[in-house]
Amino acid sequence: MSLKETLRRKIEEFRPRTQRLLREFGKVKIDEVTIEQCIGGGRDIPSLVTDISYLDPYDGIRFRGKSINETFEALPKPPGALYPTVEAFWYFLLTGDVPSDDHVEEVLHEFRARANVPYYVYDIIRALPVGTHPMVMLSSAVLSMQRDSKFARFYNSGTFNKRDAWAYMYEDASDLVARLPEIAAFIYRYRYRNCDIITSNPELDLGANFAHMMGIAPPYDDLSRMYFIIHSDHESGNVSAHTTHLVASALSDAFYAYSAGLNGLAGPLHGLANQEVLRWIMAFEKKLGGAAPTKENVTRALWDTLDAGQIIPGYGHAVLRKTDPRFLAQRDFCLRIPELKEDPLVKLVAMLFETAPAVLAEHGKIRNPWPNVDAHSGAIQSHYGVKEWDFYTVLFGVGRSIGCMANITWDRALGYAIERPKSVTTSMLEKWAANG
Ligand code: AMX
Repeated sequence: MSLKETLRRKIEEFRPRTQRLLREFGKVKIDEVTIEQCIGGGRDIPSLVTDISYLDPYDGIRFRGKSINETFEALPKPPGALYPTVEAFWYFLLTGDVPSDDHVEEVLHEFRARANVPYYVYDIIRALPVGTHPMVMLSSAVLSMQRDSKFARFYNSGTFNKRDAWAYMYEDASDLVARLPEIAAFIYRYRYRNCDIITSNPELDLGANFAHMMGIAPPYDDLSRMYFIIHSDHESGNVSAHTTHLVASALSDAFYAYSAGLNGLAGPLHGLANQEVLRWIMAFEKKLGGAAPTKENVTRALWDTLDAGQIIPGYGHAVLRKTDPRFLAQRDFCLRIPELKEDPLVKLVAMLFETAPAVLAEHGKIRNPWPNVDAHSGAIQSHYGVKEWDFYTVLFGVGRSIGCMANITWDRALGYAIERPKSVTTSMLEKWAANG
């Protein structure tokens, strides 16, 4: 059975659960909202539903119930590889089932057929002014593909109905995930390698093909698989996933929705933090002027940053209350590869991991002084020659598409409503405050 047919069966089986909850238990109270939550970015208000992943403050992310390590363990891997293919992960995120080798082969074929990037996408990237941030290039490229959206065509066909909408969303979602690696590699080679574009090799899986198009030798293929999987999803309340879900809830198609999600990912408090981490590290190394980093001078640099009223990028999290398992997965990757383990930047990341949590805890403001996913990625990319840090969020964007696209496919399958939380005024909050 094809992935789409398996998904159709799963959706038919699942729908009654959501319908029953709405019909029989719609008025059951699950939480209360405080003034602090209202002003403080809706922190911890349970008002979104997703079955793709769940973020526990202490255990970290679980994809379809599996931790990162369990996911790596369970899914099929290409011969000789340490990490599963993105294709296997896509099947798993969409269906909740661990795919067989045959299932993975089928997704590989499907992605090959979908990976053709329309010519106009490259025209649009080339038309952007010199100095345009790579995230603008990525977001514009994604938005431009709206022209060929199958969901939008279905909507305009006069036969649109909510029951079948997911199937067209699935089509666009799969097209988008399959095309993004080529678009991202194009942006990289166009912007930083004198337009020396490497054409795709359709024989390779998504991660290996991305490494090939970037022009970087193994183990960058395995790094890409691991990187895209760990960045895919972090339940649906984070800015990129939530924006994608919100925009799609208006029945905007996957291209409109993900372009918007990418614009949120480009914020320094969210996905741009990975570039900011490397910028911080480079500035620190420059300040050292060739001297070796020590715990003492790292501690001083951290305090200098905090005393200047700035944040330490890559540390803290809105939900997590311990070291991000995605940080640890990247650390594991480094420990498995001897030359990477000895890389000076990787060692500096390790020293920051030893030093920064205590400094941040003493500083006393942050709720979670531990590193997040962005604290590690730049040092690894830099080791493999991707030193242009303003490209790092593009990599995040390729990975994040996997979760966002799986989510909006299920959003349409379960008929989630257009999102519309209620606003209140400051005077109303003051009135509630006065009434205790
Ligand atoms: N360095 C210094 N101060 C920090 C800090 C950090 N890394 N993280 C939080 N703080 C400060 C906040 O600015 C806030 O100060 P304020 O009361 O003066 O405004 C205070 O600590 C409380 O913040 P919080 O409740 O702990 O965090 P939050 O939920 O509001 O925000 C996050 C979470 C991630 C935005 C924040 O920790 C941060 O800015 N971290 C650095 C940027 C970063 O790494 N972002 C990537 C997150 C992962 C991702 O989305 N990719």
